[in-house]
Amino acid sequence: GGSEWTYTGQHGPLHWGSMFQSCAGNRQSPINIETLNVKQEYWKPLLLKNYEKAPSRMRVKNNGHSAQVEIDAAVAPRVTGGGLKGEYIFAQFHFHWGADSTLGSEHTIDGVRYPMELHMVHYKGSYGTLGEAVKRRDGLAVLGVMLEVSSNDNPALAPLATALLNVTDAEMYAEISAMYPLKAFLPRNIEKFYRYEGSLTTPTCNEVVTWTVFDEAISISERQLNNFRALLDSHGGRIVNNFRPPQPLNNRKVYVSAE
Ligand code: SG7
Ligand code: ZN
Repeated sequence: GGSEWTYTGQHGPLHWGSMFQSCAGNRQSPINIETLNVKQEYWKPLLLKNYEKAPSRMRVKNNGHSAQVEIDAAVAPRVTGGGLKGEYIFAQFHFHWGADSTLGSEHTIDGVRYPMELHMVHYKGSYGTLGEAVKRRDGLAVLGVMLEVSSNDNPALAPLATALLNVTDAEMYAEISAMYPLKAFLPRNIEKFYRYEGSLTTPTCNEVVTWTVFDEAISISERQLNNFRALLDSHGGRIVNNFRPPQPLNNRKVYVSAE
């Protein structure tokens, strides 16, 4: 359709601003985080509820731009504290990655790019649904996790990496055969994170996201990364380099949680 966007060419990130008004806004994501330019804040710890419980069901969707994981859980995982105002309910997580491991993350830290970035998307409970929350300034809280290459498979990513083989084409879904709690997809140290006010990193680029980017990365093997790189978009092209480049910081501050 006319609102189709891509990561390269005539409908790529440089053109999103003329296709979607919010993408030309002044609090866009991602950003380059300059660690010499962050302000320390002494927040209460980030509180993850039900993050240690294995969901009853997990499935992965190839949405044509990313691999997105949805869960069924008796009690929805939530995040609060850590300077967030209110409680945010887990909606889904997804990934951004490169064609090779020299690039792939959306946020960069002091200019360093990681081969992959995971986003845990949460919406503010008081807004009821994700659809309502994306219309509100403080609607979403996304937790960003960097991934770095290891020579070993990450066991928590293994059932997902296998399920990816069954969602090669856009709009396909597959069940994930073994459930890990969401906590297994986060770094051990969640105490040190960067925080700023930004946007969705894809069109329609709504400026509604309180971003939390953890300092510590988790691991993934090249073999596991290659399963993501084999996914196809709606035109049959490989989904790779599905990251938006860093956006101007403009009038914003970036904070770091005090350790
Ligand atoms: C992904 O990035 C999808 C989107 C997501 C978007 O391509 O997972 O999710 C859905 C439901 O389509 O948009 C509203 C939303 O979660 C942008 O999310 S991000 O800013 O965390 N990268
Ligand atoms: Zn994302």
